[in-house]
Amino acid sequence: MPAPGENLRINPDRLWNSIHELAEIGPGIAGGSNRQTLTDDDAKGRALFQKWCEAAGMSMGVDQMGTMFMTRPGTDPDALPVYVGSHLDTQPTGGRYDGVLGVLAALEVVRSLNDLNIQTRHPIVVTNWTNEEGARYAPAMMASGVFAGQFSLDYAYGRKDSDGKAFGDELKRIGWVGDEQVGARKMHAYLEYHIEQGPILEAEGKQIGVVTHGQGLWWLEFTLTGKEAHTGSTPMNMRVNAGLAMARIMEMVQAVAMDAQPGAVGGVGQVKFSPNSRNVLPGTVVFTVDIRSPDQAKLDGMRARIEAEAAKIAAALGVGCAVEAVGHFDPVAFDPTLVARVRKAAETLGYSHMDIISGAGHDACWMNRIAPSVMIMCPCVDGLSHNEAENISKEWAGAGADVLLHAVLETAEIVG
Ligand code: HGY
Ligand code: MN
Ligand code: MN
Repeated sequence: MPAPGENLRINPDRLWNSIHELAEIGPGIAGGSNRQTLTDDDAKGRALFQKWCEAAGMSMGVDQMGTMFMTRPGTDPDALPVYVGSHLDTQPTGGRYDGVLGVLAALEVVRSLNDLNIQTRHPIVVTNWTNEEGARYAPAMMASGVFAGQFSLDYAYGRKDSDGKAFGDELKRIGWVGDEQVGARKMHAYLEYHIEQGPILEAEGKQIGVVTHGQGLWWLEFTLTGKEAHTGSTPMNMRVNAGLAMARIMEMVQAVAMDAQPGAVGGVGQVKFSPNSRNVLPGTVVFTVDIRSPDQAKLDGMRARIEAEAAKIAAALGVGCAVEAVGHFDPVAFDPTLVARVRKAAETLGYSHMDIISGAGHDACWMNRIAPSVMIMCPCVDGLSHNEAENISKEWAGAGADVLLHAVLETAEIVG
């Protein structure tokens, strides 16, 4: 089987232009993106992506979670496809590149194969997973999780956003309920290209991250029950203060994560006070603790300690405390053969590279449970992501897409 030569490259200008054309749909307020899952902007972005893929000769399949599968046929109809994808949904104050780079780089791989008239034995399927971010609907990596058998379709359809709108209803409203059974598709392999979302590659001066592992994650949703009371006339010794309990728990989460160094993180990104009135002590406080580590024992140890200490903190203040895991996956080790293929592609292309562990969660983390999977990363400026100022260079974007092209060709097998 012929191997891709070092001159085989994608078209970085076309990739860059597509990224920024898509960014015009669901723009943020500070130059980034706000294209949250199942919104009208998500629907518009999907339609543009579909148009581009069909113009590149691909045919579309959609499953019951709305995930888009765009197929470029291979020469062997019996060969399982090579899936290459990521996500087009964004955080409410997201960047232009998180997820989008991987989906559009996969499209660019197909566009480049078309330009070069290269055929592969295995079909190639460019994939846009629904609701990777988990911002509007928890958990994150939801559609890929249903596909990998981690969540039922009913569970996913029943998840509600902060306005009480159910996932299934919103998916139907935007017209993206597909007819394919989720998870029925079988994969030869899965590859995902993504910005690092951390500072390591830029600090080390490396163009390519060869992702060997992904850290595991728990999202622990705490519901603290205090007593609504006047913030002015209620004496301090008569308060049942759920807000104070939350503050002490957040401080404890920080301490637990610091005790677990190196290689652990913990924090809180979302808090909801009720009734959320300036002069009413909260009756209910709901917040999600996000803890992560590549080390399974550390990850589970942090969870156990946080839950035990949170119960004590709440009890000492007379505050009710309930906790529900609303997101979880264990640390991931990607497929060694594919990892070696990514590393070899970077070497063939002359790009500086290093092995790296993914700090963020990705759809590849679920795909890795059902098919050989791997990720490729590019640096991002100051390691910043989930921020509208998220930024990468066109050169970084193109280098990773070149590596993706070569890794996909080695996996899908060039014919002729
Ligand atoms: O939470 C994550 O790591 C991903 O950005 N959804
Ligand atoms: Mn992402
Ligand atoms: Mn993200």
